[in-house]
Amino acid sequence: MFYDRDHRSKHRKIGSIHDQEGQGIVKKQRYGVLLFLLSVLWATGCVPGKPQIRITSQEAVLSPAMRGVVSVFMKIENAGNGSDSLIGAKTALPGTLIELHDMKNGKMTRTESIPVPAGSTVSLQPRGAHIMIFKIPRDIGEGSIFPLRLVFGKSGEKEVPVKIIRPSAIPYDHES
Ligand SMILES: [Cu+2]
Repeated sequence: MFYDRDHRSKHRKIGSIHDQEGQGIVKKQRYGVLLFLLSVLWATGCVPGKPQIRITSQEAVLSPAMRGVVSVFMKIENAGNGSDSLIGAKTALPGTLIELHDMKNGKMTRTESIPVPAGSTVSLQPRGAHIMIFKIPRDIGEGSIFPLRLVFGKSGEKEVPVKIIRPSAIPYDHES
């Protein structure tokens, strides 16, 4: 009887050691597969890195031709290792409309997103991509500062204060 119990428990122990070794090998294999997949993703540039967005030099320029319309310019810096894109903007100013614009073949067109690649700084500027706000209330004008919320595909929303300045001396023939 006693011998039997010992015998069984020894078997169990041996069995459990074997199981652990077996699991270890499976884990190592899974780890290897994961590393392989990661290296493939890395090679194809699909590694989900993180963007790191910073907004500077933001300003809103009153349209010289249209009342209650501003073009918003800024620098969008992405110091991270993942790409991002500006997909919209919001403001609490009542009744306003906001659009993202870009220049294509010398013509201004509405766009759904402005790419901000990893490790780059994108300038929203005259004759380039920019944000437009229409139907700005009459009591908001030159010198006013309003909060603008920028919506990024990956980084979410970033709010910056934007000051409205006079039409730039640099003609940016937005309306042409
Ligand atoms: Cu525009």
